[in-house]
Amino acid sequence: MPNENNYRDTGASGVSRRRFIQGALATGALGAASPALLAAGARAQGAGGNAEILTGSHWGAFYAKVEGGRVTGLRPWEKDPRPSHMLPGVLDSIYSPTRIRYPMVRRAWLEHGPGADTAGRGKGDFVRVSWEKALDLVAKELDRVRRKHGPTSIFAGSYGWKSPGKLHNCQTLLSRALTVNGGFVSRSGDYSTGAAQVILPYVVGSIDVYEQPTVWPVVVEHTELLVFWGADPVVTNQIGWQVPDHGAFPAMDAVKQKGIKVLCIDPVRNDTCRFFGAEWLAPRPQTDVALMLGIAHTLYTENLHDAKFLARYTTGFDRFVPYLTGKSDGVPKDAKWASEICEIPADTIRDLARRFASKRTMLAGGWSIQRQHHGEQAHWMMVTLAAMLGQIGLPGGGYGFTYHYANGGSPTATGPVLPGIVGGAKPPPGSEWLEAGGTETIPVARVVEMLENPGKPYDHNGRRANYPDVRLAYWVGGNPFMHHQDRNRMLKAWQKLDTFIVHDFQWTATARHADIVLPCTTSYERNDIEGIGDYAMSHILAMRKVIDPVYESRNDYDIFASICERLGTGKAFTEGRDEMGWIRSFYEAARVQARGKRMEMPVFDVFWNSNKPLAFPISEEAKGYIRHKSFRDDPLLNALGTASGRIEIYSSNIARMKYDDCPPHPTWMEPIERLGGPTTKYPLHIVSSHPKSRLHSQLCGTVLRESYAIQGREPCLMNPEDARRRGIADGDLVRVFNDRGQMLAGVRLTDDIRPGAIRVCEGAWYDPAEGGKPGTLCRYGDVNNLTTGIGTSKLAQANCGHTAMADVEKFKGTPPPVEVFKAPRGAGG
Ligand SMILES: Nc1nc2c(c(=O)[nH]1)N[C@H]1C(S)=C(S)[C@@H](COP(=O)(O)OP(=O)(O)OC[C@H]3O[C@@H](n4cnc5c(=O)[nH]c(N)nc54)[C@H](O)[C@@H]3O)O[C@H]1N2
Ligand SMILES: Nc1nc2c(c(=O)[nH]1)N[C@H]1C(S)=C(S)[C@@H](COP(=O)(O)OP(=O)(O)OC[C@H]3O[C@@H](n4cnc5c(=O)[nH]c(N)nc54)[C@H](O)[C@@H]3O)O[C@H]1N2
Ligand SMILES: [Mo]
Repeated sequence: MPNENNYRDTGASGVSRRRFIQGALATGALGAASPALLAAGARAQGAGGNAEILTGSHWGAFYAKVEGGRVTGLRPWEKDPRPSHMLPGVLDSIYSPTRIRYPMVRRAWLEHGPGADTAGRGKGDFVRVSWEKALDLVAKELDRVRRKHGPTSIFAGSYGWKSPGKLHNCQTLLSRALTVNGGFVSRSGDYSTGAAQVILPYVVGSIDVYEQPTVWPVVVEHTELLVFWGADPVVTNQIGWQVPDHGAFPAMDAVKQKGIKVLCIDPVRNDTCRFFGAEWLAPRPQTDVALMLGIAHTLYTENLHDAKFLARYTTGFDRFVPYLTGKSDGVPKDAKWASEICEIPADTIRDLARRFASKRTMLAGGWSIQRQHHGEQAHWMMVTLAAMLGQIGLPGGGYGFTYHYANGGSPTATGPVLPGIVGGAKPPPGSEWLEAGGTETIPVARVVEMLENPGKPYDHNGRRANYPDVRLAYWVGGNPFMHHQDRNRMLKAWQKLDTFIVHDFQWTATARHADIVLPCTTSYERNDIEGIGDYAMSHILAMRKVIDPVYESRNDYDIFASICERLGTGKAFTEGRDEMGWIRSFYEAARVQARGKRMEMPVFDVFWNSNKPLAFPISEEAKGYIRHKSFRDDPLLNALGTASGRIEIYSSNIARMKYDDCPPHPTWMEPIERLGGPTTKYPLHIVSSHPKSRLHSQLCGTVLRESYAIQGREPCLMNPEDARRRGIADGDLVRVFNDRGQMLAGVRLTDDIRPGAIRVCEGAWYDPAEGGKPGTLCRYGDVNNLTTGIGTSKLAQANCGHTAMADVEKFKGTPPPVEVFKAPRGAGG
């Protein structure tokens, strides 16, 4: 029973995609349970007065202290087991100097109309306009473009980490506004798991990357060897798509306390590795498939693989073996072969195979390993490895792909599902997760190729389609001038647009490259409702308005309602409801569901005024959930959703596509560039991990930066050996460069990164020395100046943020000042 509203609803169409927790939600027969509404009558007041008001964010639930109409402090919700250290940054973001204060229009666009001086985007020459004027301009331009070029000339596939909240879900609101006005181009997939989520349905019958893994209590009890493979859960579990429960943290404490053996396979000795005092293996980046093949080869040749499991639960192993042994291509994928590619000694690889087979082993795979050229292969091969070990469906064994994300593995409570605002026409049930609404859809990371190649054909997941001819792009709740790869190529492609419209509350690089910028509120300036725990689903949280909108900001909802009003579709957009009307309706729908589960929720007003989250019980069954156990128990009755009903190590469906870059069984393929690669030009691989003290680019403009910036720039981890050869010392300012771009960064020397690799986290704000000029130096350190924009393969067409080679030199001369943390000229900042 998929749980639609808790899928990660990144579809700009409002299409929800997160399918998980099948086991836990199916545990209907709980008996009458009363959700514990904690003592009501807290000190909450409406916005404006002095109060402590409960609300929530991607970083957790908290009470905001309000004095004289201003937020003066944040106190974590008392039930949060590990509040994020980023909360002070959340507070700072509300009043940040980078806050967008007023509606702004780029001067050339305002004076000369759509398409004027598009190379001038990013120069920061904005003119303040009134809301009336701004809304008129947007409505008129949407109307003009649609009439002249049709709905497929409007791209509104806005991707990104908009704030939580079931109503103020700006991307769904955008798609709702454009759906009632005739359609638009949307996108499928996301930047997080773009490759894995397309291949895994062929392999295990579901996307798996967002599903509940075997829960932590089972891991703590049964796992003997816990392998974090390209995963850093101590860092990345701080956040949630909804409001995080942080349940992974006490679980990881328990793993550590019990002394369970932990192994980290990662070019960086990351926070997780250090937290557990774990064994660290540092392969060359982008070579994990080779390493896995080397392990698989040892398993096979030493007869350590579980032939019975493979025979009963999988298909295609016989087609994979000739590749593994080299019978089909003359190259045995043995430990020695793997070792030459990944630089882990052959003996260690053989030893890994023996240890994995002799212990109850959990392969906890992160997602970096698929955000790479041919990234589809990584998770396919990891499932294959787990299948050879034969522990899938056993307590504490097999694989899990969400231990590092949004506290996956937290047992799921038996509460109702909160519905939310929808984008327009609802997709047919069961088919939601990879489809997208709108008139046309492109794979999310192909946005630049789309702009470069209107009308040209492209392949995607067995389908051939043509790129639409887009004239207008509309972005809300995302920062493509951070998240997309190959910034300079993007910059040029963006010049093709007549018009680029953005809502945000801060002057991101994206807003700086827009023609029309509309200031929206933060979550703390509006009322909403959300669940706590993407996987735990432990509470329903009232996200109460804390303060009045800052400067002239308005809710995305109200902005779209006003635009629709101007286009004659206001009523279709609002359905006659206001903010509290919607929130109440979501709560009431949940209440009806709860009653079906024999749980009584309080009436809305009691819940809303209590200033406390509403808790739901967790069943014993949920605490014992084991991924794929039902399949293991009865593979016929509980067949997987693949063509064969089994785990597919060979896929006939993929074979039929005949893609040269995605063969029908897991395969090692050289990425376009890599450390030690046969044709690679630059010497250093750039690892662009997710940042510890930001959510991507969010909070980069806050006080938190002081805790990590080096000479005011984004830090670059570097091994002392690589630094010595280049005459670089700890704390130096460096220029990182390749043929795609260049940027400044501040160096931190450490043995925690392997030689040949450097690390600059994604999410640093793009700060061009010469705005709008392709190839210009980024003064702060946006790593996507250097990454490649190619797709993973024709199958998924996902982003390859982790495919990037570059070089580093000490920066000479006077460093240019960083400007991006101030508002642009004339923006009232
Ligand atoms: N090289 C490299 N690149 C990467 C990655 C990598 O590993 N390496 N990771 C990729 C991944 S996994 C992801 S998910 C992406 C993340 O990319 P994004 O999700 O685009 O990054 P964020 O910085 O979270 O941007 C969210 C924006 O939404 C705005 N926002 C928040 N709430 C609201 C709201 O209510 N209304 C409006 N209008 N705006 C709002 C925020 O202010 C912020 O500017 O980056 C990708 N890019
Ligand atoms: N604090 C914080 N938490 C976050 C986010 C954030 O921005 N900040 N973003 C959230 C989002 S949207 C997502 S998608 C997830 C991302 O979750 P992931 O994609 O798993 O995170 P990454 O940081 O990209 O990579 C995890 C680890 O993989 C390692 N790694 C990189 N390349 C390789 C490789 O080639 N081989 C191996 N073996 N290891 C490699 C990195 O060093 C890092 O330690 O995190 C989520 N959590
Ligand atoms: Mo992501």
